[in-house]
Amino acid sequence: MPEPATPATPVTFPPAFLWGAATSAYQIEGAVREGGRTPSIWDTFSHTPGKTAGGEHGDIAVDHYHRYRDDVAMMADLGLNAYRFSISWSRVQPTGRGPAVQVGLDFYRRLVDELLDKGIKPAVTLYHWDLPQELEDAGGWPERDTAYRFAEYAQIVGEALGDRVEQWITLNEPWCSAFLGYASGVHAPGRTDPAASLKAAHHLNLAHGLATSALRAAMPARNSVALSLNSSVVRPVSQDPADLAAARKIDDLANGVFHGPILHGAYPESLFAATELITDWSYVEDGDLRAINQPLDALGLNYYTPALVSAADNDLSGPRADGHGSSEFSPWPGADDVAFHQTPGERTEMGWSIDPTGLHELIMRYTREAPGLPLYITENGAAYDDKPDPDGRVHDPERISYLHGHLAAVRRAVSDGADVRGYYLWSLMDNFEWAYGYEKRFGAVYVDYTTLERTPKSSALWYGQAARTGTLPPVAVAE
Ligand code: IFM
Repeated sequence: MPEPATPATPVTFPPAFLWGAATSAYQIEGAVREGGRTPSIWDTFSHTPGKTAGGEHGDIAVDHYHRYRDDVAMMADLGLNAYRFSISWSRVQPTGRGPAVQVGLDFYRRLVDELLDKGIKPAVTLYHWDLPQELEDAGGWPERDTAYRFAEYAQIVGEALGDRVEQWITLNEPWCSAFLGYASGVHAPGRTDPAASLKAAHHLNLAHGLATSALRAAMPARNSVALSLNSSVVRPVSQDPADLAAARKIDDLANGVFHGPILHGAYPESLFAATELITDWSYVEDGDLRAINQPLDALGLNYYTPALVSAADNDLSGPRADGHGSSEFSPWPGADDVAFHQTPGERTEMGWSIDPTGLHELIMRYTREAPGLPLYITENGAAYDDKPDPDGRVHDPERISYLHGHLAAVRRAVSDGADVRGYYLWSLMDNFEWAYGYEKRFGAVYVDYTTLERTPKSSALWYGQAARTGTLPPVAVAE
């Protein structure tokens, strides 16, 4: 059931609520050869023929590296009070090890100072998928040493920015790094090895735990450390025990594999059973689970669409619809007996169905799963085929409706007792959408890819009004 688009009573948020937008380094920065930066796995992958739509890459992206001042001013003009961005590891520690490059750190210091100067609260993500290529050459995430390298990098960035950034996120969507990167291969580094993907998942968990400890040692105690999970809302097509088991399996592979060790200090036993033909998990060493299970200050949830699954025998013969790009290799190791189905409802340009009830369900799940842990929606948004009108303005009523529905779902969860402290729209501006290149526009701000000119879409004006007033404007406003 969609959330009502025009509720009779105004939807108002608590005064301290953060109204932010999110981006990531490789998707917006460009300047890939400046300041001593070396290639990350996404530079290599996107320059490999056939890996991204139209062979597109982030060499220039939307040139945020050179335009960051204007971009911050634009956020301030819109009325946002928070901004989540990621640090390019290759810019700070080009080989993934050893001393930091000051030029790289200075870029992020200037960005943070600019944000603070404009009253915008920065939230730093340390890793949004762009592993330094040298670390991948040394084995990548399936290699245990990568977790130690990540902790060292976390310490460097924590020491450099911990005095001015309060909100920290270790990893963004480790599911994508592990399973799209090492199992289905639709993301960098493009490997298709199910056993390696599960090893990568464990080492990402370890990296998160070690980095959390490193950040705490390097920064003032007031700072908050979290991670952002793209936890799936997994729904079975029926209550048939086989479909329920299929949903349980995908829930383990999407969610339990991360929140099990991170929040509860253990992998689900059912995950071991589901993957026993692929891996024996012997790389989980004594002490790892303790290292991973660090107390957190908050949890970031990224949500776009729910998943609908059945046992393969119950396949409703719909097209494969797990929403994560096409590959002959599955991103779900050990789940060949599960079928994914198209979820009902209208779709965005990604083909993802629009269902704000999933966001409410997700928030309430983590409210139960991690009682007392503040939550942030660290990504939510939609891609549409936006185009400027002859007068140069960009009208995107579908995105306004999407945002309205999802923000209303967040507010409903708050009324139901959830401690949600902020929302970061994905994304501030159109950018490099990974394997889809520049074809999918998630931005609230339109970017002309020829001139790189930025034009706030009507959704940006609508969202800015919500941010300034703390109340959702009606969906028809801000044209
Ligand atoms: O663009 C991505 C982002 O980098 C991570 N979360 C999902 C977004 C939309 O696909």
